[in-house]
This record gives sequence, C-alpha cells and structure tokens, in this order.
Amino acid sequence: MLLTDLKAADQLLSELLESSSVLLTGPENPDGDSIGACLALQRVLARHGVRAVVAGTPSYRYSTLPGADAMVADEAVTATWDAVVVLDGDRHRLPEPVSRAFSAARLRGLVDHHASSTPEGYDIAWIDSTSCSTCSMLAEAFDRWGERLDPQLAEVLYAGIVFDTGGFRYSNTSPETHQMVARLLATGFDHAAVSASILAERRAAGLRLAGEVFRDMTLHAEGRLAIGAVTLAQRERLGVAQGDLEGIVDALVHIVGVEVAALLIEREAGVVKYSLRSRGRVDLLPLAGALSPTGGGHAKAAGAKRNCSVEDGLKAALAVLEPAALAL
Ligand SMILES: [Mn+2]
Repeated sequence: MLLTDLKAADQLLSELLESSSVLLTGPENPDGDSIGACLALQRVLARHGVRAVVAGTPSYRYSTLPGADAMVADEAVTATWDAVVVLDGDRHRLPEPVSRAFSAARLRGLVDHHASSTPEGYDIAWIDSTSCSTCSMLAEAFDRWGERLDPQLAEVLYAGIVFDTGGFRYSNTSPETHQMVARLLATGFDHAAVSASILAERRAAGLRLAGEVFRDMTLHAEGRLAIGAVTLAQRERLGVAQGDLEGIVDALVHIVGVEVAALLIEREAGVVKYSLRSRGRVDLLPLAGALSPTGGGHAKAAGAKRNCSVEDGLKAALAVLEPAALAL
C-alpha cells in the first residue's frame, strides 16, 4: 500500500511539531473514522511534546475510546489556534465555532480519503482517495515515521478502520487492510468490545427509531431506490441521540433489489441532511452534488445538506435519485 502523497504527510507532521497550538477536528457530527483519526494524531503529537486539542462531542458509540473523554465540545472551541487540521471531512462541513477557528489559523491542514475532497483552501492537504479510511492513512504514516503502536493508539486507529469498512465487509477492504489490522490487534486491546460498540450496539430509542423508519420507508424506481426519513418531532418523541442514526441507511440499501438508498434527517427546522448509500452501480458523488453544492463523500457513501422542509427534501431526493436508479 502506497501513500499517494508522502510529501504532504511529512510536511504536515513537521509543521505540526513546530506549531504553538493545534486543534484537530472532524466535520459536524463526527463518525468513527474522524474521531479515531483525531485521537490517533493527538496521541502521536503528544509523544513529541505537542499538546493538541480534539474538537467535537463523541456519540455514545465512541465515548469509551481512549482520549474521547478529553474532547472539547464545538461550542467551547475558541477562535485562536496556530494550526487547525481537518480529519476525514472537508472544511465546508465544519461546525460554526470550529469553522471560525479554521479560517483564522496560520496553518490549515487536511487529512482525508474522501473522493470529493480537493486541496483548495488548505496550506497542506494530504488526500488519499485510495485509502479505506483516514485512520489507515495515519497508520501507514505512523509506521514510516517510526511511531510505535501501543494498545491505545491501536484502538483508536482500529475504531476508524472498522467503522469505514463496515467491519471489513465493504469493497474498500483490501489484503493490506487486514495486514494492518492484524498488527493493531497484536497490541492486545479489546477489539470485540470496540466493534460491538461501533457497529452493533444501539440504544433502545435508536432501535425504535429504526423500526419506524423501516415501517415508513418508500420504494421507487422499480424497487431499486429506497427512501426513509427521520423528522425532528420523531427524534424528540423517541429521545434519539446522534449515534442512533448510524447504520439505518445501510440497512435500507441492503433491501433485496435496492441499489440506492437515502435517509433524510431533519437536523433542525428547515435543515435536512441526506445520508446516501449505493451498492456500486450508481456513483453518488454527482448526485450528492446535485442535492447541494457542498454535498460529497465517496462513490458508495455520500451526504448532502439542504435548507428545506422534510417534504421538499423528499421531493428533491426523488427528483435527483430516481432517474439514476431507473437508468440502471
Ligand atoms: Mn472516513
């Protein structure tokens, strides 16, 4: 496995080692790869005497990862940082206080594997869209830099890899992924507990929510497109937390015959987030871009955000996704 941009990786490390303050962040509502990558880089920087802060609030799925308890809520992030690095997501999807800190920073960095990411707007952009996860990019770089794996570092890297590969089931899983993970497991952390927490566990409210989404979802394009929705009222009624939403859209795309799935999540009144999945025959990137100028992600897993009602969001999803599913 080759890093596509060794120079950017090395440059980023040496710049961070010289920085007076470092903020590491994922996008809004960070997932396992983003949190794992932030915590992993924080750990390695700490070994070199650089104390970095990780922004974000981990959902219950990630709260037991080593270092997650010291994460700083986005709202509490102050504006002045020497360096701000975005991990596993792009600068367009940063929560508001973090976005201000990013704009004001001397050094703006990116570590990402999303196919939609571009280097514009960063001083150093380390992008490898061939990598299964941002955590695996870091794991390879740590190797090259001679960083030793310990159980805590291995655990946070594993969290990202297991999340982004869906427990080593997605097509982004390669022989190299397994070889890397074998070395992580050899450090002795409780990988079964991490996998269960990240991929399998649900709160009771989340299971009830999934039940409602599955009951009410609709099929289109001769059964090739599934669309589900989660409203604000529903989330409030059931007491749903951020981590409860993960995995629902993955179940929708695995309905027999379905090729593309969308889950609409009403984030706040008038703001709808789309979570999109494809089995591979439909490339989601242009579709996410059609739903919103800042939409993006991977060919098989993408997202977009739109300012509209749930009703209008559903109409937009149908208008964009149905022709693509019908064209198969
Ligand atoms: Mn990722």
